Amino acid sequence: LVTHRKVSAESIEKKNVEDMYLVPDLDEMEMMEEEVREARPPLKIVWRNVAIFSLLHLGALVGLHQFIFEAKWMTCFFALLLDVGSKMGITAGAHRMWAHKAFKAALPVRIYFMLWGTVAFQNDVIEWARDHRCHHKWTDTEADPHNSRRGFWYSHVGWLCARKSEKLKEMGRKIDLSDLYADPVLTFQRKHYYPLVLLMCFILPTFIPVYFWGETAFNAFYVAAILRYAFTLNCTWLINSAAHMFGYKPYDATISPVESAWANIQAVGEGGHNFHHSFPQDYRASELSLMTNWTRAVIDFFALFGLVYDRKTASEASIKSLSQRKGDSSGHWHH
Ligand code: ST9
Ligand code: ZN
Ligand code: ZN
Repeated sequence: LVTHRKVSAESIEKKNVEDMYLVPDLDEMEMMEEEVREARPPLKIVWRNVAIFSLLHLGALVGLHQFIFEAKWMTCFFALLLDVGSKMGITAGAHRMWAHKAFKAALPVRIYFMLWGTVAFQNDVIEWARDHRCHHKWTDTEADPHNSRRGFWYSHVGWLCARKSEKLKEMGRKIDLSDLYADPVLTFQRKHYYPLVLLMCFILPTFIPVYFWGETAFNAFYVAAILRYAFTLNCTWLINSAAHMFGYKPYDATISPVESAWANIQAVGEGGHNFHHSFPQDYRASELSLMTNWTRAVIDFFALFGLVYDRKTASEASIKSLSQRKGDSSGHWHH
């Protein structure tokens, strides 16, 4: 199902980005593939993480039961709100703005995305962006933290349950993070990450339903904290697993990321992953409809008030040219 055709040197020219360290490095990718052609280095499993993620998902089953049968509708609605809001913190903030520098934002908006991103508890933005920059620069190699050649489960959650390889750390040290360390919002988040996570991901989601609409603490915790968190995580992880495996490749058929309409819905606008890997600095991250690109809608909304600016887009001509040269002719996504 997964076709990893060799990436040709020519595809580098398509990258419409100004920060070279965000551009896939095809020579290094080829070199690393040579190294592991015989056998991939074995994984060192971190059982503590396996146990934590297992418990989280067992807790999510309890939460699912309470969501369906016991919790107040306000609590269920609140959990969905937290799901969408925290996804946006990741997609607009950690992903498009910080990892890719696809647009700039004023301080209040950066604080807003940082806090929502903390609700999602997916590591602090600096760590998230470092891994993500590695993912784009050395996609599907040993220096990609969630290398999809290691299979669905590895790229979905397995990579969070194993030690990172020496290769990844060695290559990752080359990634420039100075822009992120220069943002006080991010150094603040990193410094106080665990207390912030405790508050934003677990305590407030439990406290608010109890205090404001008399939900039981049990329901609030299992539905708005545990179930919601596990659900949001899996939606995010699907972009690393499923969206690197099953779908169309209208822009560049030589890479693993795909376009996926359902992923676009569950990942609030990040389903155009073939587009995104082809034009990583385009703030829209996809050409799929604005109806489902909620992240873009939020970014554009802030831009109306001048709170977001310098939104970068790939040119129509380069998009067309790339899909004609490299696309799989599933042109129905492409206008
Ligand atoms: C979570 C993250 O879920 C989810 C991210 C998803 C990403 C998706 C991206 C693709 C989608 C794009 C679109 C967005 C879609 C959004 C959709 C929304 C619906 N380079 O980590 P350590 C070095 S997190 C260079 O301990 P171990 C570095 O020196 C869930 N160096 O390594 C580091 O020290 P420091 C909650 C690197 O011991 C040192 O290594 N979080 C790099 O091998 C030690 O780092 C968890 O569950 C690098 N890339 O452990 C935590 N990386 O940091 C899970 C590391 O001080 N993680 N170094 O600089 C862990 O427990 C551990 O990291 C580990 C590895 C066990 C996985
Ligand atoms: Zn990807
Ligand atoms: Zn990206």
